[in-house]
Amino acid sequence: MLSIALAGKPNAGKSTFYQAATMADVDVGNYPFTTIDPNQGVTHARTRCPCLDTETRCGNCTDGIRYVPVELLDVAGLVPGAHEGRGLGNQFLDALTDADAILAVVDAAGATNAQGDPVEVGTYDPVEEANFVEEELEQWLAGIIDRNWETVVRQSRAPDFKIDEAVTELLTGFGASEHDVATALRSISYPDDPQQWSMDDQMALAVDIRERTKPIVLVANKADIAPVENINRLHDTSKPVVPATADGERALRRAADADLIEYNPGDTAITITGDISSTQQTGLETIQNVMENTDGTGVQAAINTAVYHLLEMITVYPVENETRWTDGSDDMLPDAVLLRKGSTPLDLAYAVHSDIGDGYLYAVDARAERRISEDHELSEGAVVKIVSTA
Ligand SMILES: Nc1nc2c(ncn2[C@@H]2O[C@H](COP(=O)(O)OP(=O)(O)OP(=O)(O)O)[C@@H](O)[C@H]2O)c(=O)[nH]1
Ligand SMILES: [Mg+2]
Repeated sequence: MLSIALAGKPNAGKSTFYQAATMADVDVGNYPFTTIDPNQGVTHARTRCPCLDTETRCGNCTDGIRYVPVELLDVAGLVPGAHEGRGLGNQFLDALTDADAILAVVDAAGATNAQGDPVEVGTYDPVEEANFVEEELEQWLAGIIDRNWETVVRQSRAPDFKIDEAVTELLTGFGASEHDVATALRSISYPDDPQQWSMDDQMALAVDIRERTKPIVLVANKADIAPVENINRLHDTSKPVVPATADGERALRRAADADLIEYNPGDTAITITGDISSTQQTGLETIQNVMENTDGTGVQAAINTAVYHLLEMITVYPVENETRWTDGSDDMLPDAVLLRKGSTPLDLAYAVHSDIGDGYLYAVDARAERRISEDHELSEGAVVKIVSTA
């Protein structure tokens, strides 16, 4: 499953975001290092269900809103200098290695200082921490490269030495594929002889690999109490920024569960349907204000930005019956699979199961009800029947 990790300073609201996005019960507190052991749960990307193009609702979506499972990780807070062991140290950078993308949560209200201690709203400048998660990751990665460089130098004496292979071996633990490493090595310039590599060369490799394997969305959290000016200045940084209220999203999901409001995660507005107290009314109004300014609470938007914009995924629906869009038990559009943009029916077959991929015979575009070639580029919302010997 695609994996997204929450990272950032202590107290930024990572666990609140995690709770809101997964509805799991975890510790939240207004003090640094509330979270120590990583939490791992399931959240969802939101997309348009293909059943909207038919006369029937499939039964696996909410009125045409399709939620596709994505893994979410909530880790301990990082402080600047974590790669050198500051705060709770670099073991928590380790927890990020499995992630395909990172949601860097910042307290846009400026109510948390560099160490994660609560301070008065507006007294800390969140722009200061806009780049720190990536810097920590890059420094940490550069350290790993440096500590293992001797091995690469030793290997380089062998006649069949290939730098791509040696560096890939070094970085697989960080989630870098041979293709990532090859592309990174092509985009930086470096001396042929590994012995001649400087710290700067190693750093350039670390930066390129980080960008390629751990793209970052900045979540400007606590938008409900943040000065607008802070959010605007965060938007001026070079990263994708999503203003959010994790707290607000959690309140909305709980209210929806209690049938007090109508709300589907990612909606830009709510409808009050139950009897609510005046305190609840005031609370909801604050959240509605944020939603109007930011097109929703930002929690779903942050996940969708990571999945569909940064990682450039598409949602594809494998079916067995190309007319009814069902599986063997007549379940319509039972599965939604996230694939990289550019993926083909053969990639889909392998994503469903390696045996299906190995036994691949042909594929049918179930919308057009005609065969498509194995290297046909699939698009968002494609409904595909794979025929395989498996
Ligand atoms: N006003 C406001 N407060 C929030 C929001 N999200 C989280 N908080 C508060 O921020 C504080 C820290 O929240 P946590 O979710 O524990 O933060 P964390 O990033 O997981 O912190 P550590 O586990 O210590 O790294 C709590 O008091 C939350 O209630 C939000 O959207 N708005
Ligand atoms: Mg936490």
